[in-house]
Amino acid sequence: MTTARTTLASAAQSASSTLAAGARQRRGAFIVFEGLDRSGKSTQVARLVQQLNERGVKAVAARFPDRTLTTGKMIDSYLSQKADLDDRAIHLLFSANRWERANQILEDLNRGTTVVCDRYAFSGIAFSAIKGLSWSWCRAPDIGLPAPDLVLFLRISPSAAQSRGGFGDERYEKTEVQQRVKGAFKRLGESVEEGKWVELEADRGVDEVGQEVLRRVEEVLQGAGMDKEVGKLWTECQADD
Ligand code: Z5A
Ligand code: MG
Repeated sequence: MTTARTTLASAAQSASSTLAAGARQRRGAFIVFEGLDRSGKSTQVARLVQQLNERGVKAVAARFPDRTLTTGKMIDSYLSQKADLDDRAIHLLFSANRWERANQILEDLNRGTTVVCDRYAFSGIAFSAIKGLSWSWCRAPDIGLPAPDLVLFLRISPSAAQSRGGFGDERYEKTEVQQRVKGAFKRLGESVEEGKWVELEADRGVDEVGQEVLRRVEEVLQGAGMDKEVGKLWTECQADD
């Protein structure tokens, strides 16, 4: 544990102070959590941000949908079934919601702050593709967003997730939807660059999942990627349908 603290702290140190003249300052890592409803994303995001800050690694949380933003209020009405919207319109709103935050995320990363994000564009594709929209169409509005350095997919069966309190009244909180989304996430994971999509068994204790999360994130923070610019999402992808 002491070693982990020391190495993480030194990674943070180099992220927040400029290295020798000419060297690029190490940036923060963009970590995204994805997974089904109740898989424990929000729990792990909060835990990771706290643990990183305790270890001297500056970290902040982000979440999508961000219901505090202008687009987020319309999304909230849709999810809580107060408003109906065309499938394409809601897809574009979810993407616009990310674009509303994109500059802030980029600024944080470039300032050396790690951003830990609760859902991202992968949810956007998964939840729209199961409605029959094409993958290439779903992907298009998110092209060029900040690309995550690591996606941690919390794997859980819809039945195990449901046993954590049951579904609420939101639009997608149904076993049949969650099953289909699970299939869409599987396909998405296979399309992401090797090593950047990591599936973690989420049907374990919070601490056990959290330890593996911290280990994976530590690897990213210490890796060579933090010396490079933040990537752009999907720019390397070809339309595949
Ligand atoms: N959506 C979309 O369609 N398009 C998009 O582009 C985006 C999203 C970004 C709202 O998402 C919906 O928006 C979502 C996808 C769609 N619809 N669905 N499904 P959201 O993020 O606001 O809500 P959510 O992720 O679906 O649900 P959630 O309840 O926030 O799940 P969670 O964050 O994964 O779980 P949690 O809050 O951390 O934990 C749930 C409970 O389990 C809680 O009582 C915890 O204390 C407990 N828990 C957590 N971890 C454990 C472990 N390890 N063991 C036991 N119990 C645990
Ligand atoms: Mg959540």
